[in-house]
Amino acid sequence: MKQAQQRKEGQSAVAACRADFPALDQDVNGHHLVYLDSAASAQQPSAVIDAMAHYESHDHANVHRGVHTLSHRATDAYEGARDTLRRFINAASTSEVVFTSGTTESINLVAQSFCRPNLDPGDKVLVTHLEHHANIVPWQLVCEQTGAELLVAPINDKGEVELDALYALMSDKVRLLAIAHVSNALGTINPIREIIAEAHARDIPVLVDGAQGVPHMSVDVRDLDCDFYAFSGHKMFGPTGTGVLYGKEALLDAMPPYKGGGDMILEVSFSGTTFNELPYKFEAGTPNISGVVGLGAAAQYLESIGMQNVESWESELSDYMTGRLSSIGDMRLIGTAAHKAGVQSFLLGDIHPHDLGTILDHQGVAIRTGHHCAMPVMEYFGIPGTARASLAMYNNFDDIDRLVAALEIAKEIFA
Ligand code: 7TS
Repeated sequence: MKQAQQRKEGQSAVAACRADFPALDQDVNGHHLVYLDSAASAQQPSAVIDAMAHYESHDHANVHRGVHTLSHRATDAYEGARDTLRRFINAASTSEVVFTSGTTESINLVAQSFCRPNLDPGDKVLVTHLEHHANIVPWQLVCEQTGAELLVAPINDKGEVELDALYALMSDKVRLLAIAHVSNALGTINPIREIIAEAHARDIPVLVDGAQGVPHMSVDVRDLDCDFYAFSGHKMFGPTGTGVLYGKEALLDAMPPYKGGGDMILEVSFSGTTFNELPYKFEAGTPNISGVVGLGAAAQYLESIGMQNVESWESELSDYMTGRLSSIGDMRLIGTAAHKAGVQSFLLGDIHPHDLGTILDHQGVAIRTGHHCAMPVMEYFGIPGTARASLAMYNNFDDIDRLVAALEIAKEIFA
């Protein structure tokens, strides 16, 4: 009883967070905005916007190089955010938290710095059929560069990775498994803890694409025991152009730099260059300082709400959304995994997803349509694209009712 009561209280605290997001409080096309496109990019709370404005208005200077007060303040803000992110994902050390421009850059970094020097012809990189293009193309590039081969583990009609087939592909030639925590197109939550253990039992390191994981559930990289975990700031209520690559220190330490420039070196001469220590070795040039300050504020904001609360609230919303959508006639849900996050792809009758998206926008309901940068998923289901509603902690039951009402209107228009 007590637990249920605590859960309810936690959930109402999450629901109340909506008021912290100024962008949600507006009318779009004459209707109050219903934002169901957080998988593409989430809105930012005032805490994030204010932290960046404060930094830009008072503390801005370049980091790691000045003797003057503002440069010290900027460095403290930037490194303070790194420690917040370390705590947020429970990394062992700030050396393991590399700031990048987002998931895409984090994955490319691993492809070029970890894989490229270690791949020989005949070696394999293993991915799954449900990956976002950001977790496919960097591996295709590095395979082309090295003569290695990309292996793809299959999915089933619910949009789940076929685990037996995945494990059967884990041969001694596989040098890395790269897998999504949560599919952006299907909503599937992969059992990555179990998958990582299976890969490690065969000495295969694992990169987790956590772009859709971190904003919706608590992520403990030490508990998962992943080797790399990549995520983006703008999907976790922070600014665009920010992200993190978590990597185990021993692995990052052994990797060559990915980009050359200022700040990633200790000493440069024309006879040779000594690289800086972790994590600076991977952060060449002046970074996105105010963005990182915002990212730190976003992680703190999520900590204040509690990821367990976020997870349990979104789980209720997600069940409600699936139930309501399935009750609409002619509805085809794409992505019906047993373990799912608050992302639902669908097709309604033979209405083109773009038309559906436009009609919904006229009613103030924002969803995404298209292939969601997961064309292999669309190919698997034999469709060019879907309409997709994606939830975040600031959504509520009313948003879902508005979505369903808007879809009913679309149906009438096309009847
Ligand atoms: N991986 C996954 C699972 C994603 O969902 C995305 C972005 C990325 C990687 C790339 O992230 P970025 O921040 O580097 O661009 N997903 C989406 C989406 O679902 N709609 O727009 C972007």
